[in-house]
Amino acid sequence: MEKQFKRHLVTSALPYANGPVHIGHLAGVYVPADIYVRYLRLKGEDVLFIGGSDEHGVPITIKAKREGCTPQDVVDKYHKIIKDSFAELGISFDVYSRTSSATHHKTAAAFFKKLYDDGKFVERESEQYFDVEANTFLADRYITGTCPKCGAEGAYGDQCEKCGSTLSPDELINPKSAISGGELVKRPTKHWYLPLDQYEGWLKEWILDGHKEWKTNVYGQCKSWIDGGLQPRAVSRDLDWGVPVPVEGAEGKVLYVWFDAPIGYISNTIELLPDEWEKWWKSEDTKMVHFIGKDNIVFHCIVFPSMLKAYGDGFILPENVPANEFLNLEGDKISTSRNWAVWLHEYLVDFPGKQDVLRYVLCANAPETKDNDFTWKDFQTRNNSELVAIYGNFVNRAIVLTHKYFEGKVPALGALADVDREVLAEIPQIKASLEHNLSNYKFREALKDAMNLARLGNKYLTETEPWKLAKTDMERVATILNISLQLCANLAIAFEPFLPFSSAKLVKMLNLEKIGWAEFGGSEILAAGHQLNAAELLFAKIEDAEIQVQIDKLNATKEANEAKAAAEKPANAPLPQKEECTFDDFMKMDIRTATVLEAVKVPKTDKLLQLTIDTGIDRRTIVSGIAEHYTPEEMVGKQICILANLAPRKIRGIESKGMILMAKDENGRMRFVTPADVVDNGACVG
Ligand code: B3M
Ligand code: ZN
Repeated sequence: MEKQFKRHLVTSALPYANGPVHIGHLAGVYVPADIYVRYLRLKGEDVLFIGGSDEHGVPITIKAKREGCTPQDVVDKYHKIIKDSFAELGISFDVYSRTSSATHHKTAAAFFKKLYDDGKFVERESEQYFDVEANTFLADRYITGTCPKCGAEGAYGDQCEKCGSTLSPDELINPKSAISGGELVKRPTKHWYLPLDQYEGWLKEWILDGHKEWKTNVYGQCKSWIDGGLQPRAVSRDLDWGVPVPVEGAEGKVLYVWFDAPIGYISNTIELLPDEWEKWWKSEDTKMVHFIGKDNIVFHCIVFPSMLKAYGDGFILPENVPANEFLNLEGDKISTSRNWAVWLHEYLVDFPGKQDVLRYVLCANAPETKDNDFTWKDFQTRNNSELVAIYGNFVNRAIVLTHKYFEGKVPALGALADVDREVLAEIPQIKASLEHNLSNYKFREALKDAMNLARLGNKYLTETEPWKLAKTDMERVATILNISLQLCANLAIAFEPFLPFSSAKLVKMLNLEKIGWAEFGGSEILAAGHQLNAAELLFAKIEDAEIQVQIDKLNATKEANEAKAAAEKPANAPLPQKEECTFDDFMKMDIRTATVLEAVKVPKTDKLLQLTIDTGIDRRTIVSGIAEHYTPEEMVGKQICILANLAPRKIRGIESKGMILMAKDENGRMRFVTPADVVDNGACVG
C-alpha cells in the first residue's frame, strides 16, 4: 500500500541568476514541475511550489567583473528577467524568491552554525592557488590554463568548455589567474567539509534499498556515486560573494554555493509562511519532490539529504527526485556562452500569447529518459497538426455547431447509440491513464493521454456527422453535441496542467465557473440548457515565415560563433586530425630519403624552385613551392624526405616527379623534414 501524504512540497531547481532561462531549463525542470503542481491543485491537494533564483557562486562574480558592475547588479538584473518570464509562461510558483535575501542569509548561516556546533563538519587545511597580485585565493573557475585532455587554451580549473572534461586546477597546464593573468602560488587555507563518507551506509539504505522506484537515470547516478565511495566535500570557499561563514576566524570565507542554494528551498518557504513553514519541512505527512536537471542529481540526492540528516530535528527527505536529461537545440548542445539557445524572455516577445504552444512542445519532447532535440520545424508541426488540427479543431466544431443549431445552449441528451456509449466510456479510462502517468512523472505520456481525448472527440464528430443529420434528425444532433460539449469540458480539465491558458479560454467559452479534477470523467459537467459564450480559436496556425525568422536567428548565431572561433585561432594552430586511414592506405605511399643535388629558381616565378635530387633509385626533378622559404644555395646538399610515388605533374612546363615533405613553423615558414642523422638515399620512411 502506497503511503498517503497530507501535503506536497514541490521544489524546482533554483536557476543561477547570471543569465536568462532557456528552453533547456524549461523542458528539464520548470514545465514538468508546473504540470505536476497544477495537477495536484486540481485534485484539491495541499501543495506548495517553491522556486527562486540562485544568486551566489563564482560565475556571477566573474560576470560582474566582466561587465564592470557588482554581483548584486548582475543578480538584480537576471532575477527580474527570470521571475517575470516564468510568471508570463504560467509557471505557478507559490513563492519565487532569491538567495541574496536577508531571510536566506539568516537561514543558511543558522543551518551551517548548527552543524558546526554539533560537530558535523571536519576542518581541513589544504594548499590552494593564491593570486599574489590580486591578493586573493582563487576559485577553480578563476584559474585558466591549457586543457590536459585536448590541449585547448583557456580551460577553467573545474572544466574545459572545449572538450567538456571535468578538471581540477592541478591538472591544468600553465595555470594562470583569470583575474590578473599573473602567476599563482599555493598557500594553505582552512575549510569545513561535510564528511559524506560517514553517510554512505545510510545513503545506501535510504536510496539504493529504499528508493528503487526512482527513475533509472537518477537511481543509476546515485548508485555509481555511492558505489564509487563518497569523499568529504568542502562546504566553504575563499570568496567575497555569498553567505559569510558564521564562525570566528572565517573572514573572507563564504558558504559554498551548493551548500547554501538548497537551503534556499527552506528560506523561501519561511519567507512565504513564516509561522507555518515547519509543518511543510518537518512532518512525515509531507511528500517532498525535487524537480531538477541531471547535472544536479548528486546535490539533491546525496549532498542535501546528508545535510538534512546531519541537521536532524525532524527535517524530511525527498520522496522522489524526478530529474530529466538534457534538451538539445537543432541537433546541438544548448550553450549560454555560444548563445545557442531559445531564451524564454525572447520567445515571449516573438510569440505573444503562445505560451501554451511552447509548454506543449517542451512537454511533448521532454528529455525524460534520454537527451532530446528541439527543432523549430517540429515546434511548427506540433502546433499546426496537433494543437490546431486536433484539439483546437474539435473544440471549435463542437461550440460553433452548438451556436448554429441551438443558439449556444447545451442541447439535451436523447437516447444513446452504441457510438455514444463507447465515447463516454472512454473518458474515465483516459482519466485513469492520465492520473497514473502524472503521479509517476511520465509527463510526455500524460500529455498524449490528454491529446487522445481530443482525438476521440474529433473521431466522434467525423463518424457521426451532426452537420448532415441537422437536416433530418435534430434530436440526434442534440445528443451528439451534448456529448461533444461534455468532452470539451473534460478537455479543459485534462489539459489544464499542461496548457493552462487554453484551458482558461475554453472554460470561458463553456461559461463554466471553475473546474476540478473531480468533475473529470463525467458526462454531465454541462447541464442541458446551459448558455455558452462565443466561440474563439484556441490555437492559431504558425506560418513558415515565423519559423524562418527563428531559424535565421540561429543561423546568424552559428555564423558569428564560427567567425569568432576563426578570429581567435592563432595562425599556427594545429589543424584537426584528418579522416582515419588504413595501414594499407599508408603503405601505398612511397616516402623515402633523398639528397638535393642542384637547385635553381624557376624563371618568372616568386615561389618555385626546380630541384634535381638523388632518390637512391634515380635522379629526378621536383618543382617545389619553397622559394620564399629557402634560397637555392640553402637547399643544395641537404638531405630531405620525399613522397616518391606521387603522380607526375607538369608545373610551368617542367615535369615534377614527387613532393618534398614540409612542415610550417610558428611564423608560417615552411621547413623541410630531414632524418635526425644522415642515412642512405632511398631509405624508406615508415
Ligand atoms: N543553480 C544549478 C543549476 O541551475 C543550481 C541549482 C541549484 S538548486 C538548489 O543548474
Ligand atoms: Zn579540453
